[in-house]
Amino acid sequence: MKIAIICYPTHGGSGVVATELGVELGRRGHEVHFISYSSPFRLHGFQQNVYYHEVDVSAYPLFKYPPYSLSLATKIMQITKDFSLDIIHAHYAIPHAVSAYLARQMLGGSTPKIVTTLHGTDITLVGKDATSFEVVKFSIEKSDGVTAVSNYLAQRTRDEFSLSKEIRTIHNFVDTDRFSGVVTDCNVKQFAPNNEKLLMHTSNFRPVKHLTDTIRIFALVRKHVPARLILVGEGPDRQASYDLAQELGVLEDVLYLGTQDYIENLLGCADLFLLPSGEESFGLAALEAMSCKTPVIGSNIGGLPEVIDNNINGFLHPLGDVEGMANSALELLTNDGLMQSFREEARKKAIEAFAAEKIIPRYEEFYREILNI
Ligand code: GMT
Repeated sequence: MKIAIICYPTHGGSGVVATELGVELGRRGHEVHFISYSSPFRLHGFQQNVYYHEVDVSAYPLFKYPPYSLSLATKIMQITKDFSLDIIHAHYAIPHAVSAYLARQMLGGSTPKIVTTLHGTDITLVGKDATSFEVVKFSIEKSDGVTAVSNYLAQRTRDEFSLSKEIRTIHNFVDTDRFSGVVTDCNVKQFAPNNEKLLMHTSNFRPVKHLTDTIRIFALVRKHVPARLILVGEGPDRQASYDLAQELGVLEDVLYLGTQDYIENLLGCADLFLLPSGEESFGLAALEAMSCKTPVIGSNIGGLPEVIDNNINGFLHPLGDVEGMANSALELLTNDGLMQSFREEARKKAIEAFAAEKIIPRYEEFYREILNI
């Protein structure tokens, strides 16, 4: 099949899933065309059957807000014509699914088919907002096929938008060979010179991630065991987390590493991963940690219970229960036998439920159904 993948190129779950999917599809012999405003950050080097087309946005002085959605639609239309695409796969409803629909309208037909994958905040935050509700609903209704990354998100979408349309759950996936927990480039000693326990969190530090809760959990843990916290990412809540770490007297043990392209090398170094988010449609970061044998402690919200089995391969606590999360962290960090069992169970869940080779065929199957082939 000839497939265009429209995604955000920046660090963020939807872009990661879109990129990893495109690369895997290319390996399986499909022709894949990424379309975005810059090259997706996880698209490293040459990949078999994978091409990239950059969207140019005009910066005409009259435009207070350059119309990216229109430039994207124009680019999709052009690539569709030049490469006879079968499928346009839009990741994240806004503006990708809308631009895909506009491109097809401009082409004047019913091909290529449009598949939209809903990732989370496109429904739970952005989509709910009055400024985008109707256009998100429209883009879902006009897509030939819609997938969501968890059962939770599929149901939430149907409820929020009063939709009866099928929304198929296709969970996030992970390359379990790459995310194996085998530490190569990362030197644990560099982060934990005195054998401190290593806790880790990675995200784009938006308010939805409750980064300050991560700091609070860490501060409670550190009262009882020597520990350090590795923070990977950048975003609006970085400063608030920094200030809080300083206020709680733990800043010297919080390591801000910025955004990292090869997170698999770091995850293998960590003892525990913290994800106390307020919203999480799936929690790809948690899955990648689990695949590296790093158990996750998170909030019992959204799609996280589909990923983490409480008290088996991680712990889930009510949103904001910082004390409960810290206690669970301590339980694991002070009991080697329990930790070992959680580590093995985490890896097992990643392999059995979410390995790339199990999930990618579900997308291929969905494309074929939509194309009727
Ligand atoms: O919130 C993020 O960190 C990024 C966001 C995105 O859309 O780029 O991630 C969402 O998509 C991921 C991939 O499908 C999911 O695993 C994340 O749970 C989801 N984030 C939220 O729902 C907050």
